[in-house]
Amino acid sequence: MKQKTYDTAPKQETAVLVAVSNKSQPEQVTKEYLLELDFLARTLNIKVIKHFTQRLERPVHATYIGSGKLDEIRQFVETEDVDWVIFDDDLSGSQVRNINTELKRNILDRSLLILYIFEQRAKTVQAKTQVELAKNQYLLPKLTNMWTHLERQRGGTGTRGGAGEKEIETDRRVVKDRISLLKDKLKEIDKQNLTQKKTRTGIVRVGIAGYTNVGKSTLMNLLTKADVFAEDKLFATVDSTVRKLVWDTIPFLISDTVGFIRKLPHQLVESFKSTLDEVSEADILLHVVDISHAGFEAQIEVVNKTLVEIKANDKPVILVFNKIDNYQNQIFDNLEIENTTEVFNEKITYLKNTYIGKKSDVVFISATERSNIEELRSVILNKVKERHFEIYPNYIHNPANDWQSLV
Ligand SMILES: Nc1nc2c(ncn2[C@@H]2O[C@H](COP(=O)(O)OP(=O)(O)OP(=O)(O)O)[C@@H](O)[C@H]2O)c(=O)[nH]1
Ligand SMILES: [Mg+2]
Repeated sequence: MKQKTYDTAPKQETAVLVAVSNKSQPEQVTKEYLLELDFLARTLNIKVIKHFTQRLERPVHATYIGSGKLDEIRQFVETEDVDWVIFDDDLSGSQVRNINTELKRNILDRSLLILYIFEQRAKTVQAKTQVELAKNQYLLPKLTNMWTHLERQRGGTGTRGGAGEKEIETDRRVVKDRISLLKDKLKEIDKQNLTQKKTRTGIVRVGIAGYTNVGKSTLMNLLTKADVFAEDKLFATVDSTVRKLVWDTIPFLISDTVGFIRKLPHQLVESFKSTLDEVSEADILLHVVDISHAGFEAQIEVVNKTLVEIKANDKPVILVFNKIDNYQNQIFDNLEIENTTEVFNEKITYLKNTYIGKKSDVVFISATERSNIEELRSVILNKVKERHFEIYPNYIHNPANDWQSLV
């Protein structure tokens, strides 16, 4: 029998991460951001082997970080034969070029990394078109030899690499043409979807929103028996799924959609507008939070800011703290605490009091353990009923007139 060889097995791509800290972004926060960037890289199957940070009040214009740090990174990437150097902040085209000249490695920033993940995850024609549009819009102002070169390497947008200004100009034109073509294509898709959407008017809509990887799709599947892809990777979902439910004779629609993240490239928010309509046009939002994540409060802030950006901040919200099982386990793991249940309950009460507000109900659940799901269902149903009777004050349910499946 022929011996199996692994000569052709693809090499595991590796990366180092780079970020700066300063007065407005203390080192601890930078470290947390890098952990998230690490997770993003892993989602693209890139193994991160070191994090570099530098304290810098202001980024260096030409190379983002200082020359000493750059030298330290160069030595490391040469010795360890690292493929990628990934920066937590956006870089300008000339910064990429200068850093590349120094390090002779592929350079990425957070936005492009997120765009690549979206590109990999997009399944529908609409999502694929939206990502391609966002990527082209992101790259256009940075179009230099370096970026086109990078794009060609990854089999990207099909722009040409070239030596002089002339070639860059041609590339710009090609990208601009592609952008307007993609915009037209999206308009066409939106038009087709409009007919489908029209049948939904007059029915209460609940939108599930939240940071990425908090359990939105898991919750959607639990509430609707839908079959939405859920995984412990960032951006498992990059499109939207809508299902109709009838609870206590009241029909309503519930949707699961793309998650948010810190510094979501605004081109993505822009081109995903129609996907995000499921959130911005919803009557009620389920804002799902991963309570077991150390940075969950900052994540709530990011989600709230993004909701403002897509004009979805003025709705009744049900704040769903998910993964209480994991949160509870973390407390149990801390052996120095004796009365763990008491500590857990105290923390929950504290959070409930902190987040309870005029516009939000607060529920603590575990979607995977199915804890407190009945409580969540009753909170959702109350809100849906309130809204439903605003729309139909004289509504009497007749099962014979149940809506046909609308989606
Ligand atoms: N421990 C625990 N894990 C959970 C819970 N709910 C979801 N998860 C896990 O969290 C991970 C992410 O879940 P998803 O449902 O894909 O999260 P999402 O918010 O839809 O993520 P994106 O689509 O990537 O934005 C999966 O591995 C789930 O199994 C929970 O209540 N407890
Ligand atoms: Mg999801």
